[in-house]
Amino acid sequence: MTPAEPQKVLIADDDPINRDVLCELLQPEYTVLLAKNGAQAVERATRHVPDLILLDVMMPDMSGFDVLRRLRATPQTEHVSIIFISGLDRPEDEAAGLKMGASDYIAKPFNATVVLARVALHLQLVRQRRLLEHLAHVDGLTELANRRRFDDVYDLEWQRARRSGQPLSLALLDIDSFKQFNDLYGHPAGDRALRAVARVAGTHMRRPADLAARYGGEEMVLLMPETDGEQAQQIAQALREAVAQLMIAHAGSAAASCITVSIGGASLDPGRMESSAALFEAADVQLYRAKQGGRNRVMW
Ligand code: GH3
Ligand code: MG
Ligand code: MG
Ligand code: MG
Repeated sequence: MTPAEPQKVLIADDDPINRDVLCELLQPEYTVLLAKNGAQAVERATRHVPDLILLDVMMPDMSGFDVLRRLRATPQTEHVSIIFISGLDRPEDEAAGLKMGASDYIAKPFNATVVLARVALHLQLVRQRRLLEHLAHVDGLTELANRRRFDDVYDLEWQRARRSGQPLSLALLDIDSFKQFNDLYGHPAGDRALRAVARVAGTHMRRPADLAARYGGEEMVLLMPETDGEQAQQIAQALREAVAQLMIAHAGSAAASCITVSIGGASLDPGRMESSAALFEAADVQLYRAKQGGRNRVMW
């Protein structure tokens, strides 16, 4: 999250004078993108995913209403905030625009100060919505995805794997002798170690669909779609080694003289695995075996 970055506003209007006026109004504060017709508006919005679109309604090729419908049907722009800005100034037009899901409706001719104030208001709302989404999905200590986020993504990836027949791998990671670490070095040092391990877990999830999440306490879960057991084990081994390479001293560990992790994994066998819970349990069994086997190891 970088809340200080300037927000992006797309201005879509077929009238060059309107575009110029709005652009000059917004440019000092925001990153402004321009579109001179509906098709361009859809293209720029999908490519740049602006924070807000000021959208003219009457344009020769495609109306603003149609642009909104197209954007709502596209995953990247499904939730983008839109303000209509239109010469259609009857209350019915305004009501229709708002009912379609626009955040606001401004009639032309517009007052520059009011447009600026409304744009600022809606961009503030966008920021607040992003912050709430972030807080709902991200673990505060480690900045990894939280369990709620994992549950949602796991559900979707499970279904996707079942449909496609592609492999899906899941691994549970647990820090070894972590209670001892806290006892020896204190809770703040424990938090720092946990964050360091989380960072390593995060950097080993290289594909866009891979996910590392904090599942609870000092346990993390790694979800690797379209990754078979062999590939996933290699990643898990590399991760395990990278954690040991952090060389965080741990005099009370049952496994080594530094912080280490045990990892248990399982991969979806589309024919046999009956539920996402069964895959999870299979990974948990392997984690137990890794602990029993002496810790600081990967079991699949
Ligand atoms: P094992 O090798 O069997 O996993 O031993 P362990 O001590 O790691 O296992 P156990 O589950 O008994 O203890 C986990 C400990 O992790 C308990 C708790 O003190 C610590 N822990 C859990 N969450 C946090 C956290 O957010 N910060 C810190 N510092 N410690 C945590
Ligand atoms: Mg127009
Ligand atoms: Mg544990
Ligand atoms: Mg542990």
